[in-house]
Amino acid sequence: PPTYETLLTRTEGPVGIITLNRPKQLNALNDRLMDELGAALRAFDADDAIGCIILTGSEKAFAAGADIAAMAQYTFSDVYRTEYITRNWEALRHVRKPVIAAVAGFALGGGCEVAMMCDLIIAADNAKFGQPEVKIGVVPGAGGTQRLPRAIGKAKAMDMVLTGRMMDAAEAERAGLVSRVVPLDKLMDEALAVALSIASLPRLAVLAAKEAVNRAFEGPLSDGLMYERRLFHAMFATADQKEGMAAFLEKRTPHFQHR
Ligand code: CO8
Repeated sequence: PPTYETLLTRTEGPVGIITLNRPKQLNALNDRLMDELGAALRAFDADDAIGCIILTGSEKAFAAGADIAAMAQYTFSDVYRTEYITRNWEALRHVRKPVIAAVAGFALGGGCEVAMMCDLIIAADNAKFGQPEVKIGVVPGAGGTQRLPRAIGKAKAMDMVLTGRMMDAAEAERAGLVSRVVPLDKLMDEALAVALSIASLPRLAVLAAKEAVNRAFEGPLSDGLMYERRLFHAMFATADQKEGMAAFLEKRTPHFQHR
């Protein structure tokens, strides 16, 4: 397996696990890390043995944002010319398998944005989310002003983006930003259980389900409904649809081939 400077990767059966690993900087996101994250995601996405991916950090920080030390001296022309930092932040958007963010500690700025690019967020009870960019003279740059209102509504999103305050795990769950909150020492067990259950399901149906839900965030409802219906129809071309429905009717366990 490839080795990376800023992250660790491993597998647990059909689950690929990526751990952000710049502990001294609280996993601050720099170009190197985002390049490596893209490579690790693409590798798991392309691996037929993997059915779900977990992205996590440390107990103290999922990621405390873009690397301020790297950014501080940049000029407008530096960041505009190089499309900083979105140049290599888009990898997550192109991953077709489900990605679970397992978040403990700080998920701030770009860290919160990366978590929101994942398909679902499972938070430890010590998680803290925020978009503090305004406090350092910028605004969120990797989707914070767009995905946060879609996730938690305008009122809460404005509160977060305009004040830069942090939201704890309980508030994040009430607001709908995270799917589940669990005690810190259970975070990886819970994320792994969810990932294993997803990985055991018919792969094509899982890919299509992710695509369809993502469609809900783009374009008008009528297009989304049509897109969903066509994907539903398309599933009838798969072997796993035949097997899944036959097994149900025969009251037996299905044997999926992910075909
Ligand atoms: N960048 C660089 N280094 C960081 C960052 C960061 N974002 N966050 C923490 N660190 C470093 C600290 O500098 C410190 O280093 P050192 O030990 O060398 O002094 C080390 O990590 C530990 O941090 P603290 O001592 O500050 O730890 P505390 O527990 O006291 O505080 C906090 C933790 C509250 C998380 C605090 O570190 C903090 O406020 N960090 C900055 C949070 C922040 O502002 N994040 C937003 C950054 S801007 C951003 O993400 C923009 C994204 C836009 C994407 C653009 C796409 C186009």
